[in-house]
Amino acid sequence: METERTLVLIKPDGVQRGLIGKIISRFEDKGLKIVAMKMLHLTKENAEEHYAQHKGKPFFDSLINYITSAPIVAMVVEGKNAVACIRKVVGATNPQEAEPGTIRFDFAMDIGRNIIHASDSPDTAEREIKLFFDESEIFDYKRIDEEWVYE
Ligand code: D4T
Repeated sequence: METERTLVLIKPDGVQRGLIGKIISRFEDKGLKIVAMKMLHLTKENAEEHYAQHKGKPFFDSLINYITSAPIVAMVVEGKNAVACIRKVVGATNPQEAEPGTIRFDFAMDIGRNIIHASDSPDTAEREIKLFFDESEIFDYKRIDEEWVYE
């Protein structure tokens, strides 16, 4: 089994709209395991580092304002092929293009308010997890239902 870890952020709109529980439930219901979690309020510097690849794009400033506008919830989620699996659970970046049943289709309307972030590749996940968590904040434990989730 290819066990992977990925970074998920519940963005300010997800927190403000009271969707933390519902979003976490989607991952837990699927059989994915939360191995780290915290609430934090990103500084401009943190946000610019996280979104460094978008510096210079027209939406960059509004993206930084949005992501720093209120607290977020950061978590590390683990499971078989977790990176691709979670991108599917999350849906397309633009909620207008996301499939029904995905988090972004079911809970969001606008690309600039798309409520959640998930790493887009295993390499990105490794880089992003390090931005948000020390190794000592990530837990290695067995969930009691693992033998019923995985063959
Ligand atoms: P994040 O990183 O927020 O999970 O989104 P994605 O990985 O799905 O998408 P992304 O990096 O391409 O975009 C980052 C972030 O910028 C916002 N955005 C993006 C925007 O407001 N307008 C745009 O035209 C694009 C492309 C939404 C997500």
